[in-house]
Amino acid sequence: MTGTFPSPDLVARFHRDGFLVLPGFMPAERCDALVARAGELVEGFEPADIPSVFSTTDQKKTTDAYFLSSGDQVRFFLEEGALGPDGALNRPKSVAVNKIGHALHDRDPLFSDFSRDPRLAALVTALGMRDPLLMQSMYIFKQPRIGGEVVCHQDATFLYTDPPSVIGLWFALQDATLENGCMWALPGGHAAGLKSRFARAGQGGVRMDVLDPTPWPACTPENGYVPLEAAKGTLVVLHGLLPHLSGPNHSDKSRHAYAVHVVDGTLPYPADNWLQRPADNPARGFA
Ligand SMILES: O=C(O)CCC(=O)C(=O)O
Repeated sequence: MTGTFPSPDLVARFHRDGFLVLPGFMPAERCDALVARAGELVEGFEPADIPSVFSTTDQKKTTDAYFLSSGDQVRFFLEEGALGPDGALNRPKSVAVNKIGHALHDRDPLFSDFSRDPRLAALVTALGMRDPLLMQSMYIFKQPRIGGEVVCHQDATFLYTDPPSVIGLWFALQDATLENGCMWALPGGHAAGLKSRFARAGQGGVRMDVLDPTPWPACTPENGYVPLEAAKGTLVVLHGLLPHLSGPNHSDKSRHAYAVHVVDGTLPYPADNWLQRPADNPARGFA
């Protein structure tokens, strides 16, 4: 990348379309290093420790608690297709994990360095963020054959501020193609308002508040959606109101990706957002 980054043209494109696709942003070796590190983390993970595996009683409650307390942790979430009827894994754990969340960027030095690349700070600042806070990270596996779909959503549904400020920084660590479930997005769709808000409810539960019940148009090119095919090393930048999704992976190739979600720390962060950081380990910026 040469010249000022991001260029005024890129900034204008982001505001017009609600997303940017930047091929070759991360060198292949840095992507490979993250894939290898995620492999080590999965090696060290004990599936029986997570409540959705082998759990027989009060499963929903314990699963919610495992998820809701993951805001500053490194936790493992499984592909739905990886659990047999007895609740046990039906395949090796290396091809059973759906994602690792939600604080690799703070808990793991390699992920922290990757997430805090100075170009990212320059990018989100140029896109209008005044005090960027790295609120969430996810390592997404999209496993061969069983990689689940991600339904159409806006990131501000999950990481809400008023006004919405979240920006998604999504990195293809492996090639993301039509075959293995690349993302799709609705260009310009960020101009519509927020459709729903996912929040903590009482007694350790969660709720989805519907703000606009109109469903998303079906994901077809005729309806204006475009596939975001992304070669390894590509950075996809997503406006927090942009509708985006990804299909299931029916291919025999995995589609590893890493995503960091940044919010503007000058805005109040609601106490009922699902993702909370403990007072003694608050979200940090790029420094
Ligand atoms: O990787 C995917 O398939 C979806 C990721 C996503 O929706 C996000 O990072 O906001």
